Amino acid sequence: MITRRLLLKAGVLVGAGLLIPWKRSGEPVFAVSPPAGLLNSLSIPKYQMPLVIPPAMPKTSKIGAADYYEIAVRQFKQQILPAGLPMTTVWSYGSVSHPGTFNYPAFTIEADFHKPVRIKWINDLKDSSGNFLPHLLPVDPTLHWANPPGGTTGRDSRPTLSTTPSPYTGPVPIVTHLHGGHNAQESDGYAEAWFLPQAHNIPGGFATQGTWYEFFKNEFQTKFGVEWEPGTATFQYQNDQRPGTFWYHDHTLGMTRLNVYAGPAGFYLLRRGPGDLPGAVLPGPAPGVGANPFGRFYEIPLAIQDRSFNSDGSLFYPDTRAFFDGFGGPYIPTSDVPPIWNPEFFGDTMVVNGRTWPFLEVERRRYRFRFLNGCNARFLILKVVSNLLATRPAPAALPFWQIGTEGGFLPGPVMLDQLLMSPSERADVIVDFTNFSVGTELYLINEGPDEPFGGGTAGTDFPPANLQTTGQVMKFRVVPLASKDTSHDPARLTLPAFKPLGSPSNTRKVSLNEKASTFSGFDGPVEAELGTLDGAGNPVPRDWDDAITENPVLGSIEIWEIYNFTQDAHPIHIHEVQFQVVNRQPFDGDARPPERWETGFKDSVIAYPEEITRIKAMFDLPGLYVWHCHIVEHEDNEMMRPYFIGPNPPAP
Ligand SMILES: [Cu+2]
Repeated sequence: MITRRLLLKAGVLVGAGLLIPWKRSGEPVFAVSPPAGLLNSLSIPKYQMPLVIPPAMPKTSKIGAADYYEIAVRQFKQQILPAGLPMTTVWSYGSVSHPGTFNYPAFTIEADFHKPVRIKWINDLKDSSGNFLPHLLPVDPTLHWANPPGGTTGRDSRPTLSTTPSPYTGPVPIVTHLHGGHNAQESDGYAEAWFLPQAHNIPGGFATQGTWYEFFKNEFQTKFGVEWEPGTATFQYQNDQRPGTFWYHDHTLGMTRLNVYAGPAGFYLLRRGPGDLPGAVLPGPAPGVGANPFGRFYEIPLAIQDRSFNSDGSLFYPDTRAFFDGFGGPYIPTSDVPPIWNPEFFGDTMVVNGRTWPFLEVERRRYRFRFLNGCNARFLILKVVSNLLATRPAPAALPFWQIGTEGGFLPGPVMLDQLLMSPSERADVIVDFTNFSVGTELYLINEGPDEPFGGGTAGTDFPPANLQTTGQVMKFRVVPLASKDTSHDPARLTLPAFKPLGSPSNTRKVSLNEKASTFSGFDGPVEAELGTLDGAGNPVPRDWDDAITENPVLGSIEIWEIYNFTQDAHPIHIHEVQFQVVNRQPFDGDARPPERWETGFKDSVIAYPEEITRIKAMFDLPGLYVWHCHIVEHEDNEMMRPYFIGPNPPAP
């Protein structure tokens, strides 16, 4: 049987002159017909610039027991490509009381166990005259999206259009989600709780806030006595959860892929409490407030993202569906194919902490790296090698000792040759450079595919990423030890006690689905959908606006059986909870236990094609949340569903 995924690949390989978003291994990603203006990623010199280690975000003040921040999203230029190449206009977060803190990726929020963090999030996407700034990237206004031009009756909808529109160029909605946070509903960054900047020139009739903004604004005021000002939303994070590696990023309905690709994202590290280790056990410190971003730090967060650039330094993101599979229309009203949205996007450069292919001088000692796959759609398979161009799969030069995942420490350290990371997953890892001589050069490489991931091994089941570009990530250069390494041997490390969840009171079946075009003669995907199953075990795909079907009892523990009816793996993220992976079972086979590195608490899990992925979670905060695929192109086009914890879910 030729699956649709194979058909898609076949489609892009046979059409002469098609724009090909991915290619066979060993060839440049855009070999056939690169879009006009695209910077050839092969021409970008690698390992030219030192890694930026984002310092801690400075607090604005203290409010009672809470650390208080005022953090805006702004537009600015940054040197992402090596010096000598143009700067790139990006968006990111920074502290409004510390203008030097605006950086992509954002500075790290350092949080303490049981000490609340309150943040006023400000949409400052305005120019110096106070007028709104349009999006840097092509917004497809035909999706079910925030849709500010729809006004209060048409916002958060899929607009009815009679002709194919151009990209939306109006004011940009944002709403920030703390990914991994045990957030109360009003502070979770619900996709329909977005808000526009308070700009002078918002067109008449536009909705300035999402459908749920006012409801959560009132709830926050009731709880904390603070009123949200226009163009802002204040959220409070209680930090009443195990310490872990979280991150904050935009979550606006139907625009997350573009808002996050433009830059706004940062780490949020929760520390201390019984779920953490004493300070001296693990390599550290991490940079504090005001730290030199090129200083000597032994705990370093690494946000890995794929991006593409135009020759003028600007970010490239496709502005037509034709980029994905050559389908150049007809679009509206003749077909059901969105004219601008791409089902996935794979950039042709690798960016770590906001710089393409950086290098890091590492001493002969241990380091703690907190990896984040911050890509839109790309699954990463990371490995440290000494021979950069070795045939993939390449031999690992050193092991990763993984000690944690999204929700904190694993029950025990796990030694791994490679890290498989889907978009949004985190890996807390110790790497030991002690036994390498000064001057040794090592490379972090990526063996994941330049195309959707379906499981398997590089070189056998899929071509590994391009050896010259996306197959390389960053370089380590070994330098002398500057001070004694007092951190503990990861092989003998005792991690904090791990308390698994209790017995479930309910099991529910949910589904992952792809929707094919109904346009005659075209078989490409037009959206991805979550859903349920019927009594016969067949998928029942559901859209964002359908009535809530996932409605756990407050305080209950549930098993979710995630049936993946598509041909690709999807990273499934559930808000509010940190869950355990129970097992995975092929539709026609036996269950297997979670991977060794999946035995802790997680908020995102890879659901493989034609398998049931079982997770167990405790739903202990009431209210309205979402679960979704973290391939953000999918999330933006229906692969997200609201869910509700507790009695009386809202009707659509
Ligand atoms: Cu997906």
